[in-house]
Amino acid sequence: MNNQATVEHPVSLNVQIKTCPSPVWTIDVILELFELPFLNLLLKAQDTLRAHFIPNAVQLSTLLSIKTGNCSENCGYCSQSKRYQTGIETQSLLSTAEVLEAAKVAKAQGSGRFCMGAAWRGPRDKDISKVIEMVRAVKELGLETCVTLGLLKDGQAKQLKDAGLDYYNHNLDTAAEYYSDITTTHNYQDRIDTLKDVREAGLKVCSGGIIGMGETRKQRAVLISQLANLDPPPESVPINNLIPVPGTPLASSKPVDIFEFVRTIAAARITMPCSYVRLSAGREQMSEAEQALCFLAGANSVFYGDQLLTTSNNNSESDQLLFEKLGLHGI
Ligand code: SAM
Ligand code: DTB
Ligand code: SF4
Repeated sequence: MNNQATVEHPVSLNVQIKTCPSPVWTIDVILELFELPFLNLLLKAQDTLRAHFIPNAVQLSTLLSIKTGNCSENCGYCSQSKRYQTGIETQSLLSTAEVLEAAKVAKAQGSGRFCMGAAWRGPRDKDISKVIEMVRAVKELGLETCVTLGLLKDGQAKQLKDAGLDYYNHNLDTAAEYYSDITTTHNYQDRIDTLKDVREAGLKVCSGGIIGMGETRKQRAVLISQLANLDPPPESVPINNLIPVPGTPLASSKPVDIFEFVRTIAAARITMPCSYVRLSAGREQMSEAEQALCFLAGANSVFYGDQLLTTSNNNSESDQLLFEKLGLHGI
């Protein structure tokens, strides 16, 4: 995987064009990245991207909430916790037919990956059987598959792998030291343990975090170091900008300065050179120029399609227009 490879197709992102280094990333070194002059940081990040990926190609992932709301957990940012009055419409597990319908639309719109999210602390065994059926059906369409179901119990990751699942999304979300300010119904180690199970089952890992939950810059650097020092680092790294949902404890969080958000994307790109860095939730609230800065800082993936889980996303027409203006192409 780490060998020099030749590029055969100009839009393929799945070809590494340079050996992937994996040094240990200390918090101090990551903080030094954050402290670089903005333009130096962006240049370094874009150089890193171009050493490992085909420029201007953006991986497109479409999300579907397969089970919405009524979650037992108390994650302070989340509209789906049953502890907060957020006014969302709850929905029990969708049928495979409903999921397949949405996946067909995603494929027709040009998405390469279909990500199914469930508002669970973790799935029960009978839930896993139903999700497996969905994964099989979506995979048959020729899409990559990803699920995010919460904490996994022994053997569940392996069952998903055997069904043909490609990616498991499970975010560390913030620095370990700040996690208990955000959630108290499970802990950081629980999340690390699930990531370990996922990796050991041979699944690709999708793990990132949320920026703008009141964390310090140092805590952002700690999150990036935690992700970059996973061995190997996650193949996919979603960087979410907090969507402050009314009714949640974080509803009135102060938005993070856009340049600080872009710096975080750049730090993720530089420290995880061979990973897809996804400009994730919160993109709809950004101007076109702000999104372009994120791409310059090395983001090479987005959520594509009008809906995230319970909140809206940029519509695909406006994304296509933006991609045209910037000379980007979706894969
Ligand atoms: N229940 C599972 C879990 O917690 O892992 C999967 C679903 S959960 C909604 C998936 C991820 O969405 C969270 O880890 C968080 O990073 C992101 N997320 C949820 N609400 C968000 C919000 N309001 N703003 C930004 N990101 C959010
Ligand atoms: C991720 O990092 N972001 C996505 C996905 N993984 C599951 C979810 C974003 C959710 C935004 C809030 C909502 O729509 O409820
Ligand atoms: Fe539940 Fe996941 Fe939301 Fe936490 S982030 S409340 S576990 S759906």
